[in-house]
Amino acid sequence: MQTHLLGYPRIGSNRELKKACEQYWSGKTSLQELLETGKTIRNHNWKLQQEAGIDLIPSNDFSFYDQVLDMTLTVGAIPERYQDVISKESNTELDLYFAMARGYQQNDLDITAMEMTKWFDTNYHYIVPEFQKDQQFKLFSNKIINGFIEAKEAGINTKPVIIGLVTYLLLGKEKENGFDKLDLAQNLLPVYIEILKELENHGASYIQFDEPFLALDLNQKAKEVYQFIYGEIRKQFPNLKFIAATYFDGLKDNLSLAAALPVDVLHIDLVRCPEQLDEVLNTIPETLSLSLGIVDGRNIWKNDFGQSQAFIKQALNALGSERVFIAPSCSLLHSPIDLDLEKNEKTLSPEIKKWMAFAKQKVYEIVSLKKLASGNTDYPSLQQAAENKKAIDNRKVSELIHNQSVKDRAAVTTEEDAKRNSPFSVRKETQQEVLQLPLFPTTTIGSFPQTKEVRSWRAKFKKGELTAEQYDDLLKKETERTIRWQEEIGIDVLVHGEFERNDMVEYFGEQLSGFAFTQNGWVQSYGSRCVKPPVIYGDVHRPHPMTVYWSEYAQSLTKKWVKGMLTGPVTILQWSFVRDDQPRSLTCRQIALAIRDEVNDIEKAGIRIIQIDEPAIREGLPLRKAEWQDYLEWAVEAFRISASGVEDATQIHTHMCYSEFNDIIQNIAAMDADVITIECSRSQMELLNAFADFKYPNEIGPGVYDIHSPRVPSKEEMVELLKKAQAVIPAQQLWVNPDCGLKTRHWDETEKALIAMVEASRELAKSYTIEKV
Ligand code: 39S
Ligand code: ZN
Repeated sequence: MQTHLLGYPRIGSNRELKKACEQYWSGKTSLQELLETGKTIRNHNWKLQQEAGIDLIPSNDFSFYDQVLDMTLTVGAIPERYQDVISKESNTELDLYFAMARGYQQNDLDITAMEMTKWFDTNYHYIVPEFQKDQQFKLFSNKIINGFIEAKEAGINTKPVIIGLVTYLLLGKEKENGFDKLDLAQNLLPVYIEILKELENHGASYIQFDEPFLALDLNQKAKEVYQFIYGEIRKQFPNLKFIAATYFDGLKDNLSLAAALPVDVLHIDLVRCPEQLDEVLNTIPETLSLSLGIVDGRNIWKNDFGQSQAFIKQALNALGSERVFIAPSCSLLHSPIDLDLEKNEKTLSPEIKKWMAFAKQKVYEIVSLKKLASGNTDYPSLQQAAENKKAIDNRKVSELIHNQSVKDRAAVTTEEDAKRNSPFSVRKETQQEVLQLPLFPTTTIGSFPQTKEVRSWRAKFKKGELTAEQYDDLLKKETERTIRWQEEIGIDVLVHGEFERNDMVEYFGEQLSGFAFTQNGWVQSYGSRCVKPPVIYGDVHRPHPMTVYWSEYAQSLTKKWVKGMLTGPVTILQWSFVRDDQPRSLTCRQIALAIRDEVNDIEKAGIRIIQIDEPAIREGLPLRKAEWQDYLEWAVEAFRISASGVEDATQIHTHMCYSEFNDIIQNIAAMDADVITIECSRSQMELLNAFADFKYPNEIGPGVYDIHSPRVPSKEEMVELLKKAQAVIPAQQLWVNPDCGLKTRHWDETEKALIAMVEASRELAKSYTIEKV
């Protein structure tokens, strides 16, 4: 029996990589220093696993930005527009790499970044490979080989982790018509072979190919490409040992395909799909070993050793110890790093902390599981087993978790609670009477720039260097300034700016019962950006109003409407670590009821427009289409529960980003928000077609400029986009707003862009009235 990891977090236990990258980008440190930080983190991670006793330690799980972008650079799939970055003598490989990730605005060049999208159903974002019809590949970067050599010099023969060829192609996007990305497999194969030759020459014995697509719906062609590619690789390398790693779902209908691939080890995710074990054991041929993904790589709960031992025993009985591997379910990239760093007992009580394990703790769990299963039990692992049992048993019965009144309330929630009083057509008239908004009303998505200053006030307040009163005062001044400025430039529906919030999910988690939160539980979201997901451990309710204070304050400053701003139940669920002792749907309903209480209180405080953000509703979709309907039903219902406690005259907005809307437009309509704002500008309003084709009945604010870039759009561009929108959506239904919140932007670009946006709306309104006359 052997232990291994699919990957370990690479940001460093105190976000060293984030800090080093941002310093390098701002020109404050040298390339040498950045490279040094990377090397230190890699060596630290290898040593940690070696000391714990992991048998197969991964390399190439490190990345300065994203592992998919690493692969793109490795195989030389560099889009044409970066040619000028390559030709500039002083640019290094890493400069090219960061230009692809973040865009390049220097030396009179203005080159856009590559697109970014969600990694399966996680909150991690990868950089999307771009493919041309005649795409050529060549070995461009030696990162994989260099990493292997570096580890070897540190005394470790690692298992290089490589994104499998088929998965790599499926992650990419065809940039022109007339071909299928899978057609590129033949072209790409020689580069993979070259990499494997080098690794073999340097003494590698195990290679891990990540093939998560084997656990997703595949068409016939993809299946054939899988067979072909792995057949070719096997022919060339009879002696290398290949691990095909699947995760995030079960093999299901792809089991016979996966079991027949000529690889040596198949890794399966037994956390997401425990029920697949029986069938997998019955199906795999004698030549194939099985890697059991039993420790949850996507959550922070301690492993249930009792249950895992049962899985291991079953596999040992069927296969024998030579053919069994044990591992976390997926890469630990999605776990925070070290629970030992959590010292604040107020926000994470010792009782709850005992139920949890972060990446480092999970490494030790894997090692203990092997020792226990082999009967080779030393004192520490026996002790760990006893502690594990105590924690698992305690968590099942702890009073912290259960709140009968919350359970009762969720149980009696009915369809009626998920319905507004009147249909949209009636509400629209009532709302117009009260709100008196102009044609093409302007608004923003909610947040204004979270400057270094604002963040530093919060840091000082947390350290006790500012009193609550001083902190509150500073936030009030910033809020007032923002309200005044929006009035001045003529925005119709104002927002307070959200300066009091650290993050749109963490902020709510900190105030809801049933949530714990960490000081240092950072997880990479994209590049150097991290999030600190709160932990839902018990029944959720809202002990006190959460946002009323700031909304009420902002509304008191102005005669214009101020929008109340909330994060929706599905997004809070999706971006938190969720309890695994009840269905997600039930936890989501509890959150929905808590948000409903908040919505109702904001209304009582005199706010007539309330936005409930649901940017994560689409990424929460199950990976297999067969399971979509069930999810969409409870997710849409949860949103409606949160939104339906208000009067007809109160206008409910929602916001979504990163979404393909075509395949779920019906469900978006079923959410029945009075207004939806969506990200649209990067697709030049193409996303709107889904709404137009469906004849989406409620109001829509298609984003008129991309907030992910510092670029300031002109009024004319935005008028053009709005005219495109107006061509497919009736004018009375249209709002004017940016793509997304403005928290990552600076004030100077925000000011210029919003002034131009208001002018664009006015110009459109004028030309529309003239046409009518
Ligand atoms: N998921 C979540 N949860 N939230 C989101 O907004 C998104 N948006 C999408 C999808 N998923 C999401 C992803 N986009 C950041 C920005 C956009 C993202 C994701 C993350 C981001 O900026 N993250 C910040 C970062 O990595 C951290 C934000 C945060 O929690 O830098 N900030 C804290 C705060 O404002 C403080 C964090 C901090 O580093 O209070 N404080 C310093 C420290 O502790 C001190 C700062 C100082 O002294 O000035 O060392
Ligand atoms: Zn957004």
